[in-house]
Amino acid sequence: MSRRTAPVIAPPTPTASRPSRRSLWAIGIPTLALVALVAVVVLIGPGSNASDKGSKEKETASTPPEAPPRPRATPPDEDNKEILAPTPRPTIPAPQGMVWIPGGTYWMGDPTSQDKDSPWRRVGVSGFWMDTHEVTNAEFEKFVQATGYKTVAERVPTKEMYPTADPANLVAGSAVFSPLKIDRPPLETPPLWWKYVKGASWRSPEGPPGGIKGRENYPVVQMAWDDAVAYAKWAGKRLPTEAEWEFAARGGLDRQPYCWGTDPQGTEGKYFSNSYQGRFPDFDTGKDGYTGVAPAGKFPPNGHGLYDMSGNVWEWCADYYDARYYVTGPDKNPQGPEDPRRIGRASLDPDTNQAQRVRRGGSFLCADEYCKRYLPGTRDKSPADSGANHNGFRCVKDVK
Ligand SMILES: [Ca+2]
Repeated sequence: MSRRTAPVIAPPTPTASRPSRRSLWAIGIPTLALVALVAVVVLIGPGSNASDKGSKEKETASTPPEAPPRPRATPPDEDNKEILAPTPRPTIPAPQGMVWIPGGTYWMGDPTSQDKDSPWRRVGVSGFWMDTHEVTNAEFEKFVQATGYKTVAERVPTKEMYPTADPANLVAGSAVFSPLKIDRPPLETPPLWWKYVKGASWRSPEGPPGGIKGRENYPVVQMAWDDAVAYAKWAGKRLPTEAEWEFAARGGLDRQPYCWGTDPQGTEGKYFSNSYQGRFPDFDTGKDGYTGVAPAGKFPPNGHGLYDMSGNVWEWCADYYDARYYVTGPDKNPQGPEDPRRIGRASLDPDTNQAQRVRRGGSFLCADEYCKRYLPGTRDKSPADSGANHNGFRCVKDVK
């Protein structure tokens, strides 16, 4: 493997949902606004300073990944073959704060997704327990108090990890949604609404001096993938696979666009999740009741009794991201692709040369005119070391 040392220019990925911690941080805090105005984002280096083996590996140069598969039409009902039957609910009481997701076989995907990376596929998943809510600040604080864990955003990056970075920029912090107060930027440009903020972390999601006092029941944010995994292990749980997550998010509905069925947000004045209304990125009307993160569980649950599977904060999944995985992956309990670096590729994402993890569910920043990734069949991805003030998670637990 060859170690990448030269900075690269990030591709123009038109999304509200992918602030790369390290790419923003590379820009430099004092000069961010100036640099952003010329729409240049510089990536300084790979992934994570965290614990998973794969993320410790340096990226390798590789040929560009293939384009995502083309979407196909809605599959006919005669293709409804059963891959796995639902798992009977265990007779034991549900773990605290969790509900039983029976699994079974379902149509996974959304051929209308803006990324064209989720054609219909027939998938079977086994049953599991799942948190009814996104992990909250109060819950994460218990983990930190018990273990002394320091999140990725709280760690000071080192020159060894990011050899091309300006030492002045090697400060602990994370990405914060901060739209510039200028005329509305073109939505097709690289995101101009993320700022790397010194000191931003789960303790202070928008950066100092703000904190989380009074927000104990809000989802914890500024979570990198490694932080979510560390919490899950401590709790005796794990992150859901992408297939498990989507099965759960659909709440028993078959091939419906939303977790709640077919009605778009705002139908007859009703809002079903915390997303973004108004003019993205600089004017959120908050018609759904919230202009930022909402406390956990403020919108109706889906058919499985799960809250906020759509919108509010992104939820990390266990899988690496592969744009073609819906074509190449197995149909029974898919676990996601292997670490792309182990097969000599920097990434399986055609948009970037950095390995990505899957995240699902969208956030309070999902606006229909720009990002509809709060729909259950759509996908998104982010580098494992990237937190942001809309990145959270929930856990699942296997049957013993
Ligand atoms: Ca909202």
